[in-house]
Amino acid sequence: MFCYQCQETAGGTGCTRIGVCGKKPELSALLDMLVWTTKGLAEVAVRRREKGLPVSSRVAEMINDNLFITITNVNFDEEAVASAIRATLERKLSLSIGLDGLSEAALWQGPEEVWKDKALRIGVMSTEDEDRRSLKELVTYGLKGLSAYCKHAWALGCRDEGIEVFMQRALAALLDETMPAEDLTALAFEAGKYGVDGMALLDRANTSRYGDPEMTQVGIGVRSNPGILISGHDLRDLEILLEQTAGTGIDVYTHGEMLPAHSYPQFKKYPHLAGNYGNAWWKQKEEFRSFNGPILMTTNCIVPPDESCKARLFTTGTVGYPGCVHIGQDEAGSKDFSPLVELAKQCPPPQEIETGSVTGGFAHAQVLALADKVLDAVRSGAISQFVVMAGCDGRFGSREYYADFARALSPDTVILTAGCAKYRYNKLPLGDIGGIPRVLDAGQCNDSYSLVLVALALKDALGLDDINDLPIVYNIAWYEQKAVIVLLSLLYLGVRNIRLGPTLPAFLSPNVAKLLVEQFGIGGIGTVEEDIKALA
Ligand code: FSO
Ligand code: SF4
Repeated sequence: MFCYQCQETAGGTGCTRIGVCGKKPELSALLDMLVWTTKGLAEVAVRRREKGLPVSSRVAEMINDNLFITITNVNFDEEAVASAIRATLERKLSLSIGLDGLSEAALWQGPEEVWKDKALRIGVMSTEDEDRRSLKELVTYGLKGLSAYCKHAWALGCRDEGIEVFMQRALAALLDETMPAEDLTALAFEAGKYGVDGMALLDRANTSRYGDPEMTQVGIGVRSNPGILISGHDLRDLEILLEQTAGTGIDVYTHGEMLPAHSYPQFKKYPHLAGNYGNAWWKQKEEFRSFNGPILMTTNCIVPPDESCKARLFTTGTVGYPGCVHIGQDEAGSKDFSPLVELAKQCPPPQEIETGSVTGGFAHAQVLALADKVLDAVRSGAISQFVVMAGCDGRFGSREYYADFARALSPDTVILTAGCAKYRYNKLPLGDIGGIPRVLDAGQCNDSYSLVLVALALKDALGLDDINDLPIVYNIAWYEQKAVIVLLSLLYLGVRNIRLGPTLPAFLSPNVAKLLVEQFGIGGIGTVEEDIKALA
């Protein structure tokens, strides 16, 4: 196996024996096959469109789901991945009738026994030139991240055909081994444009159904009822779960990236949405143990569970784990979470691990509602600087840097955050500036879009020409592929001088890294003291 798509890749270079995430070589081979056959299906879709033949939305959904399945910590179930490969092979076979000149990936139809062998020849390392390989993977990972945002928006009935067509065109282009590095670079930045569109689409989907997030204190303690814990990013799953648990005596708690749900007005109407339990994804093993009740994983990040927790762990959507019950979706898009409800009734209530609250809800509408206050504070010098610390959290001890960095920032600075990176500092007593909290949490990683809208509004209000002239600096933490599309989106929007840590991606070849440094000012992190000084 070879995989270097996430920040925790072995030795900072690539997982070759087993994934640090727990991915085994057999699963890795299947995931490689799924990416390759999906590129083949994308090529078939592109060629059909060129010929004026129809491409159904079901094809776009299959391509999108397949990419999502291959994101870090989404699906560990070999049978689920094999079934996605089978369906993709069938689909491209039926759709390719009458098309000629297709590539091997579009035409290939081998039996299951040869998949793992084939995977050895079509994986990441099959592109020999390291710069082209690096750029190809940069685009592939960006598209994976984008697929996640599309999936959540689609679940709420919001679609953007432009994104789907681009995704297919880009995937098909990645099969072209003669594509020069310059064109691959251009494709990466074009992916950034569609990343912005994807985040905007999801923002519209979430806010049109659940209202604009507003400043909200979210309890982090527990109540005395049994509970169901819901993790991941899919707000529609949360809504269905809340509807199905209403009046049952079961409380629902959010975990990880589901925390921002509490700030949407529509979710406040559920009295049994009891609070947020725990922290970022990587602490889930111990936190799921003490939660005592059933847990629903709607997206990444899933960590291979203890045997004792497996019977309480349920997956849905693109997520899968062998031995855990998967809740599917019916034709109408609904799901039956009654197995979780029945199990919860037999479970003791969660054990309290924290008390107090955290504050969230600072997506664009809430920050812009406070615009006068914020601008006054900037003009008077009460706020000297905003520091964007969005992104992901992770297991490595080196990420304590972000807590130390938050603590060491001058008290006249405000942290703008989104994503699970916030768990490193959202419980620190950082105080406020004239009533404006020093940590403004916009929401999930996709809500980084809100941070951009806030930056653009500040630029206009302060009469500046360039977003980079604002008193905003970027010190972003990454882990998996959604962070890649967020990064490409920020670059597309013209944001420069982003610090990216705790380490730069292993998939950036020295030349591609050099390009990012020279053209966009991207840099790694140093010590807290050095970086505070450099960013001041
Ligand atoms: Fe975190 Fe996981 Fe949201 Fe990611 S929970 S790491 S970037 O899936 O998506 O921030
Ligand atoms: Fe390794 Fe990350 Fe790939 Fe898992 S997703 S195999 S940890 S590089």
